[in-house]
Amino acid sequence: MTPLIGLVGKPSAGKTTLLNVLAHTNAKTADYPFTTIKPNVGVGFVTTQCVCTEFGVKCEPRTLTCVNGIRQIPIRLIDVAGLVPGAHLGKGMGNQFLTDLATADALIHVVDISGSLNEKGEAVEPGTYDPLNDITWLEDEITYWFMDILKRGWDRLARRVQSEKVPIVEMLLERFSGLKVTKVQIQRALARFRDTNPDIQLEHPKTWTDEDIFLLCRLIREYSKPIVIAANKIDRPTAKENYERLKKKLGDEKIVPMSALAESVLQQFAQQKKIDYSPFEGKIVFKNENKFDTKEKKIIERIKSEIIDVYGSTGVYNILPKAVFDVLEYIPIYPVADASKLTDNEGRVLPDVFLVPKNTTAREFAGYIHKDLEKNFIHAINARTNRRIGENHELKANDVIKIVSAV
Ligand SMILES: Nc1nc2c(ncn2[C@@H]2O[C@H](COP(=O)(O)OP(=O)(O)OP(=O)(O)O)[C@@H](O)[C@H]2O)c(=O)[nH]1
Ligand SMILES: [Mg+2]
Repeated sequence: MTPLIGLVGKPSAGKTTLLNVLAHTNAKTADYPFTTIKPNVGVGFVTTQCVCTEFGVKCEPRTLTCVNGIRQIPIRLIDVAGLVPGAHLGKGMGNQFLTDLATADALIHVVDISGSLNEKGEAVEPGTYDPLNDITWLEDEITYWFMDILKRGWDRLARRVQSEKVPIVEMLLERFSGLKVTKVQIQRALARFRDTNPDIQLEHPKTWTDEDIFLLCRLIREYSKPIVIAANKIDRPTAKENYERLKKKLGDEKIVPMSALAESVLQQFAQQKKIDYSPFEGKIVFKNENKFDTKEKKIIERIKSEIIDVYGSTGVYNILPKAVFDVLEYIPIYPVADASKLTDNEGRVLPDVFLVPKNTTAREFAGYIHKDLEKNFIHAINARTNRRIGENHELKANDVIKIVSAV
């Protein structure tokens, strides 16, 4: 139950640089398009106030750490090849590689907010390309990926709905089963599809135009793979104006300003013990002034005055919380095997935190731990109150839950 987040964007936008700083990986980055061909993966994290403080226990996380009650929760990341307009027609690397994102819960669209690359990721006069374009065509390309999947065997699918009376929801659910699309997401998409398109004959897909199918795919994509914009390369002179304009247009909740490169530089200096760097407080302390040449010192001073003092940090650590907590609206739940000791079967205290969608029921949560627990679910116990809870009870953020099952 570790969320998976995909990094997408045109070539050279900075996807791999972002992965490297978030997951401490060392994948190749370079200033020419299509540096990445095979996907790179890594594990980043979001933090939460751990319940260990409230319960007065010392937790023993199975993965990552909990320091002073601030607990890190792992997030899987996948960085793929760059997309270009017309990818669904085979341009660039095409869109087949998007299959690697099939099980992603959300996407981060890494944009060159400085407008220094055209839509193919080739360098242009800084500030001359409008990054807003990228948002439109890239989202369309992702939609085309959904559409390609839906249109495979379309006649047969449409016939099943019309002649065999297979409900449209079921047909779509089956078709998109590989893309981690839920029934609720399809129902929501269909409701909006009908609202925008009142004359559509839902039970007669053969009458739908390609435009209708595209719209439906766009809606399913919006619900099942929500996108957050990483406004990268904020360090460049032409970036700020674009960022302010896009923020106004898209809303603050959808876009995060950042410089993956600045973060990467600071991490390197910290590793060389030249600076003490506290990324969350945006604090840089020079450790040994003699170790620096003037050029290095200038770089750090620029990062400090032009990025950290303006935006509070390099921004990279704001993107995963935005995706996980604001957009996906996931809540942390702690599974335990012993509700009074708060341990697993091996006596580890609060070993795991799961991030699950809000409104997850006790039984659904059991399924996230193990499918057998869901199947043989009897009841759950809320460790905070020691009360039994039934299968349909919706869990709340920070619940500590024991599942009681028949096996
Ligand atoms: N100025 C600046 N340059 C950056 C930033 N992030 C990445 N870059 C540079 O942009 C270039 C491309 O970065 P990559 O991380 O390889 O980009 P990518 O999106 O993975 O590119 P492909 O793998 O080709 O699709 C490299 O030269 C990076 O150093 C940033 O925040 N600011
Ligand atoms: Mg790359």
